[in-house]
Amino acid sequence: MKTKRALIVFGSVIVTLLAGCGRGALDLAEQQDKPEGSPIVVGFSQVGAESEWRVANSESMKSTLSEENGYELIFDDARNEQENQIRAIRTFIQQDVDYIVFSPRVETGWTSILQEARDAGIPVIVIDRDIEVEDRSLYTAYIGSDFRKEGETAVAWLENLLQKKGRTENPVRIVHIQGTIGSSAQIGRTAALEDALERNPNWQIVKQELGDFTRAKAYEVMGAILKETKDIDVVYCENDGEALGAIDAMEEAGLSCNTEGGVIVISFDATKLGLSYCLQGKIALNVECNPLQGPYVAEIIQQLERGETVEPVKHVEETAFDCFTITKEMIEGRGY
Ligand code: GYE
Repeated sequence: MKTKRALIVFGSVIVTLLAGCGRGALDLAEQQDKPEGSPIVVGFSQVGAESEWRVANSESMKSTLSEENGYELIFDDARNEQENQIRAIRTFIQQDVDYIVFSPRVETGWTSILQEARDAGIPVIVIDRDIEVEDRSLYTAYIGSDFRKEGETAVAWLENLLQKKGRTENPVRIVHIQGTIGSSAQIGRTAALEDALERNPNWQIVKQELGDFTRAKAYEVMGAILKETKDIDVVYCENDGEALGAIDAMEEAGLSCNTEGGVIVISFDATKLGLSYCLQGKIALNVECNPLQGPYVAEIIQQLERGETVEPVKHVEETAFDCFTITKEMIEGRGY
């Protein structure tokens, strides 16, 4: 609360000096009423619960920003609607929380609500997916993944595999199942595939469909694709849920998923469930996307509380797992 208190005190002085009205003095009195040692109030707008990744992300926030750790977390699930997120953030502002954290559904459309948060002197931390605003100072920090890099890891691995198999000339027929359109995770992972398509003229997109980051949607779209064609070499899914849904549909249609003549499935997230498919060889490559962001958020809040400057962008550490090198032990040791 120190940051906000400092901001409000500073704001109060300005307002009192310039306008001569009582609002500044009132703010100061209100702030002084807050007893020392009272919890840090954080409003968190979570985009939804569409995937295992998301559930782990929510869990990480809840367990880190807990009462025992000195926080009061107001958690709001936006059910995958940006409007709900904007409404939740506005409510947090009205509740005068100390910090606002949100995981944006898509990158655009946040300027006005962030302006409102700034006017109220509430620092905003964006997690998971990033946002696109002209004025970068509208939010204090971003913690999340480098989605473009994740995509590049995936396509470089695929290029390497296909090269080893001598598949540099014959067409490589790819189905692309995308995540929520306009989200950073989709934008980065899609961009990397598009770049790879440009430099590999034999790669062809058979179909590009929306999977919304859910198993159910990917199952549905993959099922429809398979009615048109089964001549597929690769399925590039933008998360584990989609990969699992696509695999369900392919197996039902009699296709097998593996790197030995079957369909090569690429996925992102590397949840325990996704990795168990990797261990069975059904997912060929699973690029890690780390949802355990609660501790990073807490660290930023603590730095702000101490009045320190924070890193504006923090990308979490990530790796990748393939079906050739993954072991049971690697899966067991994971937190999600
Ligand atoms: O990959 C997917 C989720 O934004 C990184 O959203 C996140 C993505 C994640 O639903 O599983």
